[in-house]
Amino acid sequence: MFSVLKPLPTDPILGLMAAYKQDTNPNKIDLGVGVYKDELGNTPVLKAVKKAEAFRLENETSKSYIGLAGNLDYCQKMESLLLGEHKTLLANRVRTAQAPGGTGALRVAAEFIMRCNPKATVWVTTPTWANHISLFEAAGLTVKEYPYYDYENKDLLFDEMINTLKQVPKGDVVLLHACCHNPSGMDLNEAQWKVVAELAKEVGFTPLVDIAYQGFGSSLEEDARGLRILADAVEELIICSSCSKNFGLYRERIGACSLIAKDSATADISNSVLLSVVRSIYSMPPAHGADIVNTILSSTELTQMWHQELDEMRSRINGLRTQIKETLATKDIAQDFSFIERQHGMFSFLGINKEQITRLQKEYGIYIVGSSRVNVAGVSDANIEYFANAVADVCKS
Ligand code: PLP
Ligand code: TYF
Repeated sequence: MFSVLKPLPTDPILGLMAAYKQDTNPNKIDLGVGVYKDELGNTPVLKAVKKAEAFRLENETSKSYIGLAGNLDYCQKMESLLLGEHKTLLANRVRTAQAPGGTGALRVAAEFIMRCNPKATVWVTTPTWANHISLFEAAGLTVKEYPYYDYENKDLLFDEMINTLKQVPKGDVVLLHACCHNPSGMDLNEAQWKVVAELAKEVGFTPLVDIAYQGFGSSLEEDARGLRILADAVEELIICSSCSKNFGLYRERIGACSLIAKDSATADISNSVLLSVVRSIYSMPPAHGADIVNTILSSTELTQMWHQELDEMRSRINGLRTQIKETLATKDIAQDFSFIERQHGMFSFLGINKEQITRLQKEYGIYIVGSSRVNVAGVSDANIEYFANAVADVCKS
């Protein structure tokens, strides 16, 4: 049976991670995979997480199954983190299932959409996280793209985006990145979110918000603003969240899929379908990550500690954006890199070509994604000059 199979390429971003590990260049820099790094290039376990894990080790009383929705306290805490004290929560319109990472949440959402409308098209930004496309297609859905990033002006193609979304058939799904757009770093502002929210209501598409970087852009609250603006306006919304980045829990695989329905009764019915989807894929989610997040969010002390650590990560990223812009400006390069400072989260496109990207890797050991996406968190005081000189060198014609 297996002999019919043809080999498939690995995920290019994860492949880059492996290539970096094998590179013996002592100056090598990993600006590939979207993992936060500190000044020393490490991705340490957060102190709040360590404390919560110690607590769990002492206090866990059973390894028996948890339910299909996972840890219900965790689910409720996630709803508050995402929506604050939103009217949809007060009206009991929200249901959440814990999921194995943001990716697991997206796959659950995809299967849920299939149960609602197998003919639905999922509309994604051009460009988007490559996994979005393969994940929805793997679930049997059609994926189409809408204009988003303006490569030329390093801005949003907002008018083009709206013009396309106006033509989306009722019953389709439009995926929006809540903040820290992956891969461009270009986010909608408040006024633009309001336009999209009104359009969703008018046109009748269902927004699906992917929020994988809450707290990495401006603040926990600000980064959820667009999501809440949508929730103010529409009857139905799907939210796929991830605790990989903001809690640094990448390998624990913890996220959530939340549904907002038009009323509480519809929310119950939707939830029964959501849980049926979960059962058909992995039955129940793993317990560890949810317990850590719930323990942190249940304790004032640990929440404070987490906020501080999250603030530190965000400040470092934003500081680096300014530093990268300023350091590149001191080099003899024709291109203007000031856009890096205006973008949010870990990613920006440098806007250099394939040949220049290959030279960065081969000649300097600087690993960036083939689209020219860089993870700014991989830059540090120790390597910023080396990085800027390398970019200047490959940009020389
Ligand atoms: N959505 C976006 C936009 C992402 O960048 C990522 C990547 O990390 C995810 C979802 C999935 O995150 P997780 O590692 O929690 O599956
Ligand atoms: O875009 C990134 O780098 C992150 C991490 O298959 C990631 O979202 C990349 C690829 C992948 C899973 C996670």
